[in-house]
Amino acid sequence: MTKPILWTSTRTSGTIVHQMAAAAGVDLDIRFISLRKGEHKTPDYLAINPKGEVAAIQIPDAGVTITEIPAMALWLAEAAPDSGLLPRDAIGRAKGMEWLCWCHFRMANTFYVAFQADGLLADDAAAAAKLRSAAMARAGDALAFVDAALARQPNGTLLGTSQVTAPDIFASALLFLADFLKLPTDRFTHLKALGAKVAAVPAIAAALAREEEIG
Ligand SMILES: N[C@@H](CCC(=O)N[C@@H](CS)C(=O)NCC(=O)O)C(=O)O
Repeated sequence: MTKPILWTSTRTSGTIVHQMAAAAGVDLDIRFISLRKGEHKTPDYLAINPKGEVAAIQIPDAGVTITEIPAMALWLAEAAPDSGLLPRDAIGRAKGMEWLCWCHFRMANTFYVAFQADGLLADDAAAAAKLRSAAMARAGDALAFVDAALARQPNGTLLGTSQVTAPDIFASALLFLADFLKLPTDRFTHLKALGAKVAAVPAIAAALAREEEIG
């Protein structure tokens, strides 16, 4: 059997998948590529992932590559069914997927818009500033929504589990993106506590430390 390969890049959305893989304990060949050097646009990489993005999980034995964070999370959970990355029961798993899809959609239509406003409206600085500010406000609303959901759950996790699950990892990454955008996050106390809980999982801490090392 050839080990499945996680293609990723440090400090990108690939970090979310890297953390999920670590939390699940799935044995992957992890390969970091450099977006700065354009390694995601080489013919060899495009043959693996025609989207030219990270992350991607290549499964050589099946001749397939899985992309998109919720789909990769689901595959990881199936590959390590006892890991608790997602609940095993149908309702728990569906609720987990619901949160993953929600985080994924918010990341794209809110956080990424804030990051990309200047590029999207490169010829109109005032419009770009307006777009960025609107996206930042929506990002704040999204974090408030997660924070309120956490306040209602036992154990301070999105699914109420004692163990951190894939949605918790994704939600914590949104908090990290907010910090990167310099969006004030102090009021999201439940989400901050979740972020600390996620970062304290030894396998996740090790994955993050490895990314720091690589830079
Ligand atoms: N929808 C994708 C998003 C992937 C994505 O946006 N990846 C970024 C890194 S954060 C990327 O590879 N960007 C390179 C590019 O678009 O040129 C997912 O869920 O994985």
